[in-house]
Amino acid sequence: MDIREILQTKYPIIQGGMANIATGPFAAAISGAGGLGLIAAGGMSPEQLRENIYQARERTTAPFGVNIMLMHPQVDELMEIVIKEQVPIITTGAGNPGKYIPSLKAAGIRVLPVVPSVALAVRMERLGADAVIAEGTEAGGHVGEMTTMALVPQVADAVHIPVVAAGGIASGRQMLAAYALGASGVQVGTCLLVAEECPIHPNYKQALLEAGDSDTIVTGRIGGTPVRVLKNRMSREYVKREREGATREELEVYTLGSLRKAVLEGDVRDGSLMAGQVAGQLHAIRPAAEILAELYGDYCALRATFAKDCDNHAD
Ligand code: TUI
Repeated sequence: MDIREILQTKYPIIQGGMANIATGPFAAAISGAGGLGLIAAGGMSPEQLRENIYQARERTTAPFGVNIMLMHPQVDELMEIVIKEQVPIITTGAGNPGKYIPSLKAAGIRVLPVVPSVALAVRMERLGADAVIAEGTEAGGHVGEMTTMALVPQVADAVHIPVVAAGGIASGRQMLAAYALGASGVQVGTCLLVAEECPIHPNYKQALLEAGDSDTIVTGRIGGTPVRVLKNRMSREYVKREREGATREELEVYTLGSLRKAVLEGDVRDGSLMAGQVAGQLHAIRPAAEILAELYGDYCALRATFAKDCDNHAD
């Protein structure tokens, strides 16, 4: 099944959640450019979420969704708002959204949970999810253990609903690889951080442009909340202290407010610069429409080349 039937978009591409970054205007820019834009409710109060939904509606007639980060302390209120506002599509992250699915479905909302494992994917299908987003540990932000390469085919074999691949995708080559693994769409976040419309501090964008393949690190693997960020003074120190056995309270000192520090203040030494392993592939700040058109265009061109190779083989 083509995921575009569920998303109602030009491209089979979903924008990743990106708490504290993906505002209403940003989601509207992505949807206007042909992808599925998402407002990230993580880091927003229920009132701010409502305001951002209105801002997105003012800027685009294209459909957009909301990403609900399930560790949010006011997650129940956020769910009430997306239902009341009749947001057409919800993605979830950082937890099991099972108890919310019946009321979301009853409201006619399409639900696409992010899953880090086959077990959660199967549970989500049973509860009525419309598709699952299988996200590998290459992704930025809160991550699971499995790689996209190993996770996507196993999820695709285990469920009958469409699978969207996420984590490690920023080019047509990677998008084609995701389809080869059994995906019917992709979710991208990191490559959109360098979109002109992305409202992060210029220092954060510059750090992304300068990053190489090995410049991300996962903080919190030992503590149970693994988060992939760019290497900097804060994240290196965090992991060092974590390995030395620091307590949760001692480690919190580093992360408290650190994402806002990066996004709003451009503190690239002590801020949390969430980013996936594809950061090394980013070389320019460009309009979102150009990033999406190139991603999808390269995917289509490559797919045609591979198909031609096989035609020749058949002769
Ligand atoms: O959610 C994300 N990425 C995020 S959320 C976020 S905000 C945050 N900031 C600091 C600490 C923690 C979060 C930044 N990035 N991606 C989707 C995702 N979901 N990745 C992994 C998972 C996941 C993990 C466990 C989904 C479900 C799950 O289920 C566990 C269970 O209860 O079965």
